[in-house]
Amino acid sequence: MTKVELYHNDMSSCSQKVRLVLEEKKIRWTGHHMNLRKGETRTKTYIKNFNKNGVVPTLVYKDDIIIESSIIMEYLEDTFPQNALRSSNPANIAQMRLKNRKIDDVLH
Ligand SMILES: N[C@@H](CCC(=O)N[C@@H](CS)C(=O)NCC(=O)O)C(=O)O
Repeated sequence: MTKVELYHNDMSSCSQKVRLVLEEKKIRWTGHHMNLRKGETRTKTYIKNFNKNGVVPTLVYKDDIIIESSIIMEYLEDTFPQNALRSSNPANIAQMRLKNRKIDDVLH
């Protein structure tokens, strides 16, 4: 079975968002812990191959390399339907996206 791989950091709230979705959906994953203080997300290799912004999280599954925590969360929901976390109601989905946008644009 193809592995889900997550480039992340234990203190990163963006990584935590993704880890919570992986846990709730019972998706098995392999972690690559990135030391932010040592600049491990700023290497040429990581920026070129995984995350052009030089940050965590980055999710790799099959040929897909997905960045941006809120987008990764929705990618996981679309790719792994078990233990659904997203409402089927379009208005509720819109509210969820507004909340995620606030976290991304304002809080973070
Ligand atoms: N909008 C991005 C933000 C990612 C981000 O800023 N990640 C931080 C940790 S929470 C990071 O990797 N910082 C490393 C650095 O700036 O060197 C997302 O939601 O994924």
